[in-house]
Amino acid sequence: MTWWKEAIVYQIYPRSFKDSNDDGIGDLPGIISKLDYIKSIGVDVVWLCPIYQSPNDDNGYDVSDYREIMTDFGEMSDFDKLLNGIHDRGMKLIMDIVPNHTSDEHRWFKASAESEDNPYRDYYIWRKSEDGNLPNNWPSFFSGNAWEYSKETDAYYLHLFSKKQPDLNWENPKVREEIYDIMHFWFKKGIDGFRMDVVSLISKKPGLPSSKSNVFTEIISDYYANGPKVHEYLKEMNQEVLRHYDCMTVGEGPGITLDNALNYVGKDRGELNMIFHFGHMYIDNGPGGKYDPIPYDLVDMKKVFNQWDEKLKDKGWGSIFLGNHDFPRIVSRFGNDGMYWKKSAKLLSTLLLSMRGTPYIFQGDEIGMTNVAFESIDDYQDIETLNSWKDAMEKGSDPEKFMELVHQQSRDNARTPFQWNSESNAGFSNAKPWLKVNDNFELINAESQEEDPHSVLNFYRNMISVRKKNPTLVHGDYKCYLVEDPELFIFNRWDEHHNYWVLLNLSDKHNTLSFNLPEEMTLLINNYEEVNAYNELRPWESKVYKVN
Ligand code: TEU
Ligand code: CA
Repeated sequence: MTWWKEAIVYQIYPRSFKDSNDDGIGDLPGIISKLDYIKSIGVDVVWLCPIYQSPNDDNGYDVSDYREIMTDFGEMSDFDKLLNGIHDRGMKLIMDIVPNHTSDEHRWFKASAESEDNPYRDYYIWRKSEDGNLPNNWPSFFSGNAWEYSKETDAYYLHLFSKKQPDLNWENPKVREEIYDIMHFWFKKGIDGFRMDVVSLISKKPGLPSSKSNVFTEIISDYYANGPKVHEYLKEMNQEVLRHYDCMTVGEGPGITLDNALNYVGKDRGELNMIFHFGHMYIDNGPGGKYDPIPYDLVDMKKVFNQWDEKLKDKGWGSIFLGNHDFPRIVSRFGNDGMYWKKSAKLLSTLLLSMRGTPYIFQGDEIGMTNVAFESIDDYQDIETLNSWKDAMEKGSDPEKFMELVHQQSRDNARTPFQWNSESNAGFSNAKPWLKVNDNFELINAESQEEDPHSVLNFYRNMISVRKKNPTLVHGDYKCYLVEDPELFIFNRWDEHHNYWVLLNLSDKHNTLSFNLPEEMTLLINNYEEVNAYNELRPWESKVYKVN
């Protein structure tokens, strides 16, 4: 079944969504208390970021027990209630599985580190040092190198992320069986699918040779991702697990490009339904990565969307997202979160919900939450941010300048507590939240937007209903016009029965469309209240027309 094509997904970062017991940490009962709100947005599927037992070095992406609920988040009975609550409301739940690595506190890793001859040794990737050198020159995603020394056996283990996230050895069939068993465990509880964390990295370059490049994105694609066995493993996972359930799967895919995407999501491949690629997410990264940013260019962005649509049409299916828990807030990154905050948040909602592919809305984007700028590095919690800071300071970077980069790029931008109302801590918790609330919560919060028919929140609801009532916006063909225009994003969606035009002005300027559209068109949704001529586009204006 392909219900996941029509679905709209809402991503929850549980730590930051809603705290129910006043310890300052979001939790499962908190999510349960907001299910009516989630349903009211009009979404179909909830994607929960990891909720398994974890020491939280990377907020749950370091799992120490895949069959237990994180103590901070509640108990298994809370999970069962949550799942029922989601199903009772006609929605579905997908979980976030972390198959590439575990926590170093997982019992497999503890055993693995103990001795060379224990049965868990080969669950992870161990190498001896030669001449006191590291096994190779691979860098970690979170600064520093990707090897950690372990004195028990005088050897190094590989960790592409933090040193508390050792990489599993997928070459070992026992490891694969363990992961498949865990997936069965959750499917038997009744969940509806998985988002698979960095699943493109489960097969590394054979022999783990040192990299010849210094550019991190090149290292990912040449050494870490798309290894020779990744498709064998995914096909096996499909045979052993996925094909037994009516489920949805989306693989997170660093290193997945236009050239290899169909190997993962091609209709006849028997692997995954969808992947997340990062074509548009790394668009403002310079050669030194995210802390070496270059100005983002709408023309490049449109080309990414166009090429991916072209690649996947008829052969696969895309996922449409503009942000998540790892990236800055979409209205701060692709919109104008100052003078045109409301207009640009609505425009981005229109973009997200009128493309071909399954749209993913990240919590808080539906109320236009923005980036945050904490004064002190001590207010940041994210391991990626903190390690990058440490690294930059050791290399002698100017703290003030680097702080500006942190403000722009930190993953914590997306992780500040959800802004529910204008009361203390934005209604997220009665205790001091684990991460500071954004100061703008009195201005931007769900409660005030609930009552306002012109709010960002109500615009998302309207735009979702436009998509639902006009399935051509889901399945229809797509063509972008004025590809080289640096401010306008104009596209046509059609099938044999219906025809739509989506007109977006991603700039602070007035623009006039330079070509004619059909005379008889009905305006379905507009982020300005006063109607104008179709070819006039005010700053950050977005309009969807249906040809009569
Ligand atoms: O992210 C993988 C990934 O590619 C990110 O590290 C991304 O490049 C980075 O965050 C950009 O700054 C996944 C999860 O989404 C992330 O939260 C985890 O930290 C990571 O895997 C490790 O599990
Ligand atoms: Ca709590």
